[in-house]
Amino acid sequence: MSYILYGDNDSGSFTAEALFAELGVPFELKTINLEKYEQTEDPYKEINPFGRVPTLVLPDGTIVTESAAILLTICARHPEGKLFPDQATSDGAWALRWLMYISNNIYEAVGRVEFPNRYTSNYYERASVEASARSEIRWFWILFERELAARNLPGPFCFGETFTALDAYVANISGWYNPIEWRGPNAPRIEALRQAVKARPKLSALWARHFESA
Ligand SMILES: N[C@@H](CCC(=O)N[C@@H](CS)C(=O)NCC(=O)O)C(=O)O
Repeated sequence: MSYILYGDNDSGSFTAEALFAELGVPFELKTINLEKYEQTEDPYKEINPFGRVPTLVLPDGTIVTESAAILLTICARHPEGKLFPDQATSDGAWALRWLMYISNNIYEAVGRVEFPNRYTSNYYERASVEASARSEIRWFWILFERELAARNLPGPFCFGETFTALDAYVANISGWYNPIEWRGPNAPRIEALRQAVKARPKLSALWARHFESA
């Protein structure tokens, strides 16, 4: 049995798919159609009771949810790919910090944009819940952009010319609710990172399927 990944296009499953593509590790992709709310249906909720994608099932049947945990699991199980810096090093601590920052804050806020009804029982407050989440997402990215600028590495990736799983994660999530018109002037390093991830030979077709197909 190989890995099974539950996901959908234009979702957080891009990162895991990208890591498997970079590593050349086979996996079975099972689509959970978010537009049809398949994530809320019983067969899938037996696997992930939280009702979100992505979910990774390891070859021994162990279930891993939460995109940051999935990313770290794949990297740890395939150390030959060197896709995440050794967590005992300063680079590893930095990567872990910003991985969790994006997961805990930005991905969380994306959920508030998409499902404001989960955060208020008052119909008339939904628009303000969504608006504040959108503005938080941008502010959170600006803080990350500032961090990249302060490190002043040559780029295009977080660790200069070395691609890591964190780059796939940043590229995955930074496109949501931040059109290029905003990213270009406000987050140029993040935008350059996105373009470099998109241009990677093993990722360009995957990128097109996730983010450029209707
Ligand atoms: N904390 C989760 C969040 C996952 C998440 O919100 N995924 C979205 C797709 S990108 C989803 O499943 N949305 C459907 C829903 O919330 O019902 C993670 O990091 O994996």
